[in-house]
Amino acid sequence: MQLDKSRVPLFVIASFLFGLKTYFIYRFMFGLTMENLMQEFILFVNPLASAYLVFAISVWLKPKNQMRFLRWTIIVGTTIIYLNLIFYRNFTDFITIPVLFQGNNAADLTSSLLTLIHLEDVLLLVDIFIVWILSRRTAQMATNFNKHSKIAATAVAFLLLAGNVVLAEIERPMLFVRAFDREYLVKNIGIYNYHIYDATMQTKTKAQRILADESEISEIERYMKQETGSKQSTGMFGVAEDKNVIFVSIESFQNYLLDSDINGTETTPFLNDLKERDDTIWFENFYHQTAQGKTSDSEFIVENSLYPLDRGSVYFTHAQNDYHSLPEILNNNNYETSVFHANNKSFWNRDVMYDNIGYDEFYADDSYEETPENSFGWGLEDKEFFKQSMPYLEEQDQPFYSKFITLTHHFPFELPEEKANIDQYDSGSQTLNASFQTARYTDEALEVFFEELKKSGIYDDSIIILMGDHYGISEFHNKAMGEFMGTEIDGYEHMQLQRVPFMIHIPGYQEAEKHEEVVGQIDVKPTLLNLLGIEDKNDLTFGSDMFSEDRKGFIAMRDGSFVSDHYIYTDSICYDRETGEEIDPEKEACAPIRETVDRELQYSNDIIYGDLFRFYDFN
Ligand code: GP9
Ligand code: MN
Repeated sequence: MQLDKSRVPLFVIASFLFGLKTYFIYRFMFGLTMENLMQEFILFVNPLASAYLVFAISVWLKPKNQMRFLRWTIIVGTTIIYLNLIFYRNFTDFITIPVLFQGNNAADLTSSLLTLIHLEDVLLLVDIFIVWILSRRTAQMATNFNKHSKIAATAVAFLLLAGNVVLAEIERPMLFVRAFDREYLVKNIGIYNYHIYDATMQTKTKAQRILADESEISEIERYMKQETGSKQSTGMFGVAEDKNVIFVSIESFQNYLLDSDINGTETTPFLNDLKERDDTIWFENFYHQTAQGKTSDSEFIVENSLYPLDRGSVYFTHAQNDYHSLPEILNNNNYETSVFHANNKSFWNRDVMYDNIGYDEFYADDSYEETPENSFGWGLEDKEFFKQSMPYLEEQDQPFYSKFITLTHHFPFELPEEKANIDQYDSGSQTLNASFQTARYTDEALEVFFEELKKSGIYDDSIIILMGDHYGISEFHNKAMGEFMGTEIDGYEHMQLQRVPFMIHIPGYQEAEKHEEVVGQIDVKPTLLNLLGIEDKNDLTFGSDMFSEDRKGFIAMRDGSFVSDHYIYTDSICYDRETGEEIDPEKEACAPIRETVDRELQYSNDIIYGDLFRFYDFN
């Protein structure tokens, strides 16, 4: 076959079209924010370079196969980026390998798929269409290089890639070491190289357990004993001794809901009232610290006072590790422990993890009666969930620890119209608009639960802890959220939005106050053990008792952001916590804490990836 040399080969056209498309997706569909011109430049060059790198492989093939290769590569490439886009619209995050294997969590996406697919997405097909048509003209579009030219074409590809990596490293030093933030990675090396990086990480972490040794845990133990502050408070020790503990994890509840109203109707009348009472200790600056594992991360942090992983859900990836978890400690102190959650028991791999960390019972969806009237969205509605849980709760031997996980206020916040007792909000985000109705519903459900507990007599012998598990409204809705809050959502406001309700309700107690300390999910385990008067001297945790004067002084997020008494640090910007103003980078005000945060997150990873607790004697 005679090839026409005068034309531009299709692999070059395909690289250009596909690269350009990728740039547009990054810039306008993911809406990746740019901090400076250099980032903008990298973001533009990277897709072209990466596309060229892959499409240039075709020069090594026979003309006919070249065309086939280009056709299918462009489809595979588009599929990868599109799946990431859908995932991003829901989670403001990129897919990692561990997340892919959290198979049943695809349910989360499928239930809301329609809201995640947008009309303009059809534009993603344009370059595919062009390449498919042109590829039919093999003679004009294929290349027929000699060996030297082939090597040259490939060498150019690698040079481009190397140039990209160097630029990225200049723009963000230690990019690959401090890889907490996937968004930086994608911005700097592109989504395809990011996936290659992620796959390499996966292999590395698998090897870590095999290579881990005992000495690592001694170093971490020393750090914890010196740095993580007091696990013990004096005043509150044993305040709830021998009481039952009812722990309610409230799905997707953020603090912006508290004291809010829609057209004059309160969103959370029950919680608003509860938090002000003399028998409820309310921490108004309590932060969730979850990452990709969402609810399961929140459970993991509370149970272990360790950080979740930077990739995937620990519940999935490390359910077989040795832990020294809350249920185990409580079991040893004569408590019966259980979990109530009306969803499939294997969701988030809960059945396996719960068994490993020592829960006595798990009441999952097969313990509940679902009908078309009482279930919608994610399943059984919260009011029914609490009502139907009561007989099981009454069966528990006292004292018991029972965790309840609600479900109704979950993205995409569906609720049958007749069950809504508040209007929707009115903004460009249907997600935010609807969320007030499910939040109000869950607030009512909590009131129902308190009534039921009183009726059964359990109430007086129990303490009830209420905690929001993680954010419900992702950054994707920042514009609408900004309208609602009456302020633009910058990094500072974004961090403040990560506050979730945390209340300790102690029936009969009369000295409860509102607390302003900066605390988080990592602190729950030591705080709770103290309230119950349980000493666990050898425990290894990253949290401190919330009531202690001698706390660690910061709450770290999984991506390296943090909130301390004076500062809020995120996206490389240091803010004054009181005023929200940016602090001059020259002052390096956040630097010392940032180092400790990085070190602590690394230690936590080491513990989990190396399964280090297997080397430690907790007794
Ligand atoms: C699923 C429920 C919701 O059982 O806990 O999980 P989430 O999507 O919030 O992690
Ligand atoms: Mn959740």
